[in-house]
Amino acid sequence: MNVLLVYPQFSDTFWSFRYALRFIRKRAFSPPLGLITVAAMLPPAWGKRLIDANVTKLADKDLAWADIVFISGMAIQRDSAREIIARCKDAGLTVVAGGPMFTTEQDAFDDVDHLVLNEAELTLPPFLEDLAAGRAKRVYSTTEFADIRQSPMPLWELVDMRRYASMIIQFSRGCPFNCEFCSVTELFGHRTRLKSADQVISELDGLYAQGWHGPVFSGDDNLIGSTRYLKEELLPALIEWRRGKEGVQFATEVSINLADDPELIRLMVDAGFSTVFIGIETPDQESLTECGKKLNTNRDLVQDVKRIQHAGLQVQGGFIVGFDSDTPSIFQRQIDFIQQSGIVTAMVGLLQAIPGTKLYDRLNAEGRLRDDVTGDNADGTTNVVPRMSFETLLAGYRRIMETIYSPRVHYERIRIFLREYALRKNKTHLDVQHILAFLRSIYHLGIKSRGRLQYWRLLAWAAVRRPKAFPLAVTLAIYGYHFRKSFRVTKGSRGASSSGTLGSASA
Ligand code: B12
Ligand code: SF4
Repeated sequence: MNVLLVYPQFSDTFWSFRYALRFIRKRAFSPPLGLITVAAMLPPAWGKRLIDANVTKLADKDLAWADIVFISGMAIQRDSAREIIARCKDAGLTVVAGGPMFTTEQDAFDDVDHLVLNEAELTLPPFLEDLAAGRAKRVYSTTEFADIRQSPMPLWELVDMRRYASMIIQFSRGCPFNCEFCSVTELFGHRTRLKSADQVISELDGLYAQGWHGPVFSGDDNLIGSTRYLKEELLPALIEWRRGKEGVQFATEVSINLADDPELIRLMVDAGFSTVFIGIETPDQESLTECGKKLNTNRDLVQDVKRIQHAGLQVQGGFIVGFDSDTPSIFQRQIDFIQQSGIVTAMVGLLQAIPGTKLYDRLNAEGRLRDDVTGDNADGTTNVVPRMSFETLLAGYRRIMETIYSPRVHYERIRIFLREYALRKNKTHLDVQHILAFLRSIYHLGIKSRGRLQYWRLLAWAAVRRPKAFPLAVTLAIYGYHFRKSFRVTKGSRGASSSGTLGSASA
């Protein structure tokens, strides 16, 4: 049996990093961890090939080779997934689908032969057994959560690592909190499930042996759900493992209460964490209460972020506008907050209601849902009928994006961040690709861009005031270039459909 594992294409989004990746000649941020984990659960005798449509084309000869296709994906990959499924069906292949999009939207894919939903650790074995016995059902799902200490080591050998900017592993799944808009707890539960330290180390050894010595993103929902385990097991093990391998740096997602635990931050920095993504959402107390993000209320969020930066971690932040409690003053307040906090990479989105969340159920009951959710919460669309007029919301949203990523404001924010940030002595080895990326930045940002003068000012400032952080300043400036470009593309392609639905939104 030959199985083709296919990962559909992402559209041009904030998180695709498409325009930034071109500077380092990479095709995608990271490989599809779900599919290579599923691959490791398949019978060893099966032939296996991975096609990540973000880095390589799905060719007819791949389809001709395959007996069966396994497809994964997030909602943002919906269009590409539909095309791929249609091609596979035309080629007469059996299609098996799983992963977050199929789990939350199972009714939307009639032509898929088998939906193996939720976590494959639980649903794949019964499917494989039934398939072998010739009695495979259409849907396999569960309400249980898997013990991820039993998850197999991903099949790294299926991945062409040269195409990616980062590798990806996963230390944990689940989050103890209960934010109304978030689909994480529906998909992965409230209890933080953790891999054992030994298991993580073997996965890292596997990656390292495969030749990867660079950045590693850990796809956790909230890594700090269990601080005792982190402090006593995982982080000491990572510190030990990383000796002599300083090129490997980690990034992950955490909640803001990390700021309350200096010892935890210190251990994370010692273990090689360089960046954390935090859901800040909004500086408005009422909106935070409304969405159930209690842990962010009654704190000085700017100071929290600065404490984490000061201890040596870069903070990326998620922000949302369009809560029921938001008034038109929220747009300027978000801009001010983002600027003061020095969060250089700020993902700002309109509130969207994802099927399966508490928000979706509430708005559905209130008759305030329209259209389908695009799956990209930073594309200026929403399926929510907001309390303020949709025109006001969209105009305010665009003002935030155009302000915070304008070269002047963005480069100033890089300076604000670098003044606070305690740069660790990580061995970031600068290779030819990095030097070429710098030269490309000179061309695109220092010559062609309308913010060229500000770019030169940033470079001069970094060279004199923060020379060790110079490469980071260039990297962050390149990210800003991507965010400007992808926002412009998004505005062009989706802006029309947003305004097309303005009437119903305002109704
Ligand atoms: C890492 C990650 C990313 C990376 C992407 C890496 C990559 N190359 O795919 C980055 C940071 C780029 C990213 C971005 C986004 N992400 Co993201 N991301 C994650 C995260 C944290 C981990 C994914 C992962 O690797 N998990 C580990 C693997 C092992 O798990 P898995 O993929 O789910 O696979 C398991 C099962 O789903 C199943 N399975 C998966 N595929 C298949 C296929 C078959 C055939 C079978 C049988 C089973 C199966 O078995 C696997 C083993 O249990 C998840 C949350 C999570 N805990 O999973 C969110 C998540 C996938 N992201 C999500 C979203 C919404 C986004 C964004 C749109 C923005 C945002 N708000 O976060 C962007 C869009 C991306 C883009 N390019 O535009 C949602 C998707 C929801 C949905 N219904 O589609 C998730 C689930 C988080 C959430 N909010 O609930 N993300
Ligand atoms: S803290 Fe983050 S991951 Fe946890 S429920 Fe809230 S938004 Fe979701």
